[in-house]
Amino acid sequence: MAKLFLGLDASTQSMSAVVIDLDTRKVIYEKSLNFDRALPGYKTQNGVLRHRNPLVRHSSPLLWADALDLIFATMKKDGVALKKILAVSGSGQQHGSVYFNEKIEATLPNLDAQKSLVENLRGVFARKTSPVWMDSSTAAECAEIRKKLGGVKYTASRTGSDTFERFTGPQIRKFHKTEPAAYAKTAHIALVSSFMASLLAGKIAPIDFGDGAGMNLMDIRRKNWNPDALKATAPGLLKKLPPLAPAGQVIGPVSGYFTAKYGLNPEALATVWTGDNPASVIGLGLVKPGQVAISLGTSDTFFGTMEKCQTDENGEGHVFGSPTGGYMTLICFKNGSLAREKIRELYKIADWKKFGELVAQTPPGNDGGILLPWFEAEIVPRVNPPGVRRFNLDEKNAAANCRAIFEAQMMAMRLHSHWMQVAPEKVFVTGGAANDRALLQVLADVLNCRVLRIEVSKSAGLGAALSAAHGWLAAAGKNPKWEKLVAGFCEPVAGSEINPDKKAARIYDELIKKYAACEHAALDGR
Ligand code: XUL
Repeated sequence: MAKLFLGLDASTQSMSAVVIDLDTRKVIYEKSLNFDRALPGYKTQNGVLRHRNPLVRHSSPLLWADALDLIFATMKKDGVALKKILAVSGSGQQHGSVYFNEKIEATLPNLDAQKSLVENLRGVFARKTSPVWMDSSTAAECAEIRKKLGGVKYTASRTGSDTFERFTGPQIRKFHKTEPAAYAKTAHIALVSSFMASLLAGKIAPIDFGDGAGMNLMDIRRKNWNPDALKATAPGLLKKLPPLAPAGQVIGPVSGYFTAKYGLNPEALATVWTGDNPASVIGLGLVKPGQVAISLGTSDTFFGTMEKCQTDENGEGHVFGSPTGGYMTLICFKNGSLAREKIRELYKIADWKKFGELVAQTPPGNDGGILLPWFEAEIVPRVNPPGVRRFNLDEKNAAANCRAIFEAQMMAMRLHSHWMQVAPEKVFVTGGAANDRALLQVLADVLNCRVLRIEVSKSAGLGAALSAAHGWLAAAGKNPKWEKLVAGFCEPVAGSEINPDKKAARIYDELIKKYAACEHAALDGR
């Protein structure tokens, strides 16, 4: 019998499903439903509700429940062999939170397949909407919690990250401060991931060590709820939170709702979900310490795996639990491809091919020219207000500026990931700019390691499906090994490997000192 596993991803803008066959090591089904288009009744824009305050970004928990029904209905319609699925796991956009009153406990085990999930969930919410990761309205609460916990360094070393506006703890504190009566009526708080897992399992699901680390509430080393953080956040919080558990751990058989309505295998196991970033780390095959992936997207993201927990005392990067049992880091640089695009516009460069050609025409190290690429307010390092700065760099020289922006972005990655104390042995690169060999050569030279391109369209969904497989094998006493499990699902693109040029790497070893000094000078002058 084929060994099929289902991974779902409840992301900001869509719900996706990935089904894998473990024996043939193939993704046999992939589907995405865009919330705005598939469920227009919620009137979301890119998955979030409109709000007059631009700092407030909420979505509707009912939208996610509706999308779960819809993705199962779509799989059934598409003829997916749901009765052969052995286990289900999933991932959710990180940080978003869902608030229930005490009715949820009796509702979950009794979901009626004659009704929709939305109808089943009527009257169970203590808060109608859910703050999501794009919300940045909790600066005051971040400052309060950070102060009570003893500052940036201590907050980061305890919870894995400094307090951030989008993190769930500060969001819960704001809810408690602004709507104390509704907070008092809240019996259970879930993350997007644990909410979805609760529906599938028909009972309150645990929060995993990956998504739990995005709350400023979990002790990153002990992997339990941190009493100081709970106290600094809101009263009576511990009894409103579910237990913590590893991603993929079996919760129990799937709810009869899904078997009766969509023909899901009644013996399929519901497992603990994780966040979309920890799931992507698995989907990209990063299961060994020291493995790093860089996603060159709208913003540039640096993902790395670590065996031992190492936190960033400057509070710029995040440490989350990885589904493999170790740790992962996530560092997000806002000025990614949008900043590269700004340079392209500024110098009227026809396309990305031409951009790459201009980079290739210039020498590594750019003759000492440096650009600080802060077209937008930057997350890492924290820069606000924005502003681009040039040092020994001729503003009129288009080619030098093309090289300068990419060198700057790569040097910033090296500099601001140094705290991880992980020397990457190779780096996987995804995203638009990963198609250009001249850019990848810069990356290989700055980081002084091998670079390989990887293309995985739904890395979070795939990671979730693999996590389901891991949980199922572990429950069967099979002691699964992650490296074996991911093999074949996420292989680098053939022929994409680029090795560092030793001479260029030495140039960057020197230039990065100058880059760091330029950053310092610019940040001191704020
Ligand atoms: C991570 C974060 C985002 C969301 C997007 O900290 O805020 O990547 O997880 O889904």
